[in-house]
Amino acid sequence: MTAEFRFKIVMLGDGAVGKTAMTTRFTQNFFDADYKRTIGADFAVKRMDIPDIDSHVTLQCWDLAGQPRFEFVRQGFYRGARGGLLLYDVTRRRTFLNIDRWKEEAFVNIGQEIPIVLVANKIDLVDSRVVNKKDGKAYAKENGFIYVESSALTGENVEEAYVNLCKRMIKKSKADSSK
Ligand code: G3D
Ligand code: MG
Repeated sequence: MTAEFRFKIVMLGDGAVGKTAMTTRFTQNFFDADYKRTIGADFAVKRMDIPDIDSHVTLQCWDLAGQPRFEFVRQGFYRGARGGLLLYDVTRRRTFLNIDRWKEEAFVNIGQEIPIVLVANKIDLVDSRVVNKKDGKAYAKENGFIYVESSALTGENVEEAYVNLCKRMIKKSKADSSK
């Protein structure tokens, strides 16, 4: 029988790394604009099939709209999240150096066991790339994250990032429920 899962996930990373572009591409504009205005976060839902593990997943993707200063917005943003995509922009080293901060914030608000996919975004900008694959992969490995290189512009590996996260969350969910 096909297993059904529902997960809330959060999009993490500095401004302009491509969180909104990636969410929009993945969910094809399934944004709830009214909700966004209420809480200062974008919110989109996507249902997906993962045939190789016979699962259906309903993903609720949360994306901070701008950089809300208010603590209550951030708390609501993180509450109930089961996984995260942590993005950086391969053309701006600062966004790669800052992933440590986002990781810490996720650990504090969700817990250290949170499945995370590290996403090196904007790989279409080949000529202005400054963070190479080796460094991204090494960081991911050190922290137990999955590593994916993507372009929200061309769509390359966008689906892969979410599918990989889903698989990791399903695995964790099964492990947790058998404890
Ligand atoms: P954010 O939500 O993380 O703040 P956005 O980032 O999704 O708003 O993206 C910031 C800018 O980067 C946008 O450009 C967007 O089009 C661009 N962008 C996002 N992902 C990619 C990508 O993979 N490749 C390229 N080349 N550009 C990308 P604008 O000009 O609209 O501000
Ligand atoms: Mg955004």
